Amino acid sequence: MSFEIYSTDRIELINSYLEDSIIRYRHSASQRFSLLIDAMQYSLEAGGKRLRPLLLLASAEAIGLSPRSVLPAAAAIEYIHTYSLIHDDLPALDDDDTRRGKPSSHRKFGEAVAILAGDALLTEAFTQMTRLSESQVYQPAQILAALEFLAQSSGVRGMVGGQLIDVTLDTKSTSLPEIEFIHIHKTGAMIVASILIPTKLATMDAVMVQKFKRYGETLGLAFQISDDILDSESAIRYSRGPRKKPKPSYSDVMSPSEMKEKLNLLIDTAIQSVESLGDKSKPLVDIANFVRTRRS
Ligand code: GRG
Repeated sequence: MSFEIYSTDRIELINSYLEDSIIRYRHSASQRFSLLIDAMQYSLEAGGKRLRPLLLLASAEAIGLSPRSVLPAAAAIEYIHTYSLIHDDLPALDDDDTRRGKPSSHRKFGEAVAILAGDALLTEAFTQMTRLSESQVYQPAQILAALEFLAQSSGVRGMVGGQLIDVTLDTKSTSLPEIEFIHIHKTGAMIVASILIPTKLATMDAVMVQKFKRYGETLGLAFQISDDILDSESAIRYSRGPRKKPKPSYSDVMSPSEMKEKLNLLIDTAIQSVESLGDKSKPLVDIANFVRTRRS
């Protein structure tokens, strides 16, 4: 199956699950909460690439799990990603008026509702994780391990911790290890989580889990370098928020050709980590190649 057919099909599955999840809230919550659900839906359906849920499905399929059975975890990852973007755009952080070419959540709904929409998405991500039990495929202990890993990757030891270092960094001390530390936590941890959550739901050989981890870690850094390459080409690196300084970027410490060389090396390593799986790893290989060449 070509990557285009694979990704179109799986993204349709993900989108339809996400749309249904919103319909469920509309049916089960009081009408008085509609504004909150509107704001959650606005950002969830604003046209993201769905990279993380797609990676989660591809990882699940590479280890023999059905894509439908892991959709609640894929939705949880996208909920957390979406909350992080809503909060990152707020005046207290990046103060961005737009996201994906549309008004950012706080520009559309006001700051208070945007903060609450982010809070609700984060909290409801864990409700989504509990829905992994609905397929009756996974044991409670496996679901708990997946849930704990998601919390760990998005919290103090992962994305939020990375964001703290990002917003408090003194630009004078920017160095490659410091930039990588930020990116491993802020961006990389959620990409590693997308790859490793399925391994928590399966009985897997430890050596194979290490290979998946390596794929996630190298792809996470590669994704950030590709983001920094795109940003440096479009020259929109300044945060308007209180930080009032450029965001830490690989372009602070590397030339464009060094960044491209590092991107290729990381993608090659990611691909090598999973190629022993043969055909089953094709979607993971294709996603890595997409990150290598992406333009948005
Ligand atoms: C506010 C707690 C908190 C965390 C924010 C991830 C993050 C931490 C902020 C996002 C800032 C940013 C632009 C980081 C660069 C890499 C990145 C995560 C880009 C956005 O991800 P994509 O390209 O987004 O997958 P789409 O729009 O496709 O969903």
